[in-house]
Amino acid sequence: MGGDDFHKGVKEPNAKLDGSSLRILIVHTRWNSQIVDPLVEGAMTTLQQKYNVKLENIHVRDVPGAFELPSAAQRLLNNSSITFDAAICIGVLIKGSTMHFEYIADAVSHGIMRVGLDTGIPVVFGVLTCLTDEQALQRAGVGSGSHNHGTDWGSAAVEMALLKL
Ligand code: DLZ
Repeated sequence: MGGDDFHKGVKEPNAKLDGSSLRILIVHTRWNSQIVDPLVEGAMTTLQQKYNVKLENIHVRDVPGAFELPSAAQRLLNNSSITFDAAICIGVLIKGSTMHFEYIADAVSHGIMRVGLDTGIPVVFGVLTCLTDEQALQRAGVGSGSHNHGTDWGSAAVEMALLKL
């Protein structure tokens, strides 16, 4: 491990994935929108440009904060006239000086996992849990040498939507 050829992050899947028939739900927070908006943009660009997901098949809804993501995703997946193939929950939690971060991060990560298992629809965990604003900006692709994790979440949604034996 390590060295010049060490590839950090997710390796490309072997198969070429075609997302042209997929319907994807994106639920994102308005908290930390300066960081969340580029992440949503990164996910949407990847869905369309890399996997040919049609813009009209990407449905985007926003909620106040990360704590609202699991319940909103569950309601939208269960009560929509659209049958979604995957969802992506996007938010950013930045650690403050109280225990708030720990409680919300724990609740949201478990909540998002539960929505995926309960609905049977893959729900991608697109929530950054960062110690500083700088860390969050780096992971949203803002600034030189940074990487937009939203692009990985778009890929994960397509791969999971198409997962079969
Ligand atoms: C209250 C709160 C705090 C302190 N920090 C964040 C945060 O960093 N990121 C985020 O998405 N939301 C935060 N919130 C709001 C909560 O997620 C939630 O919206 C409120 O507690 C209302 O339920």
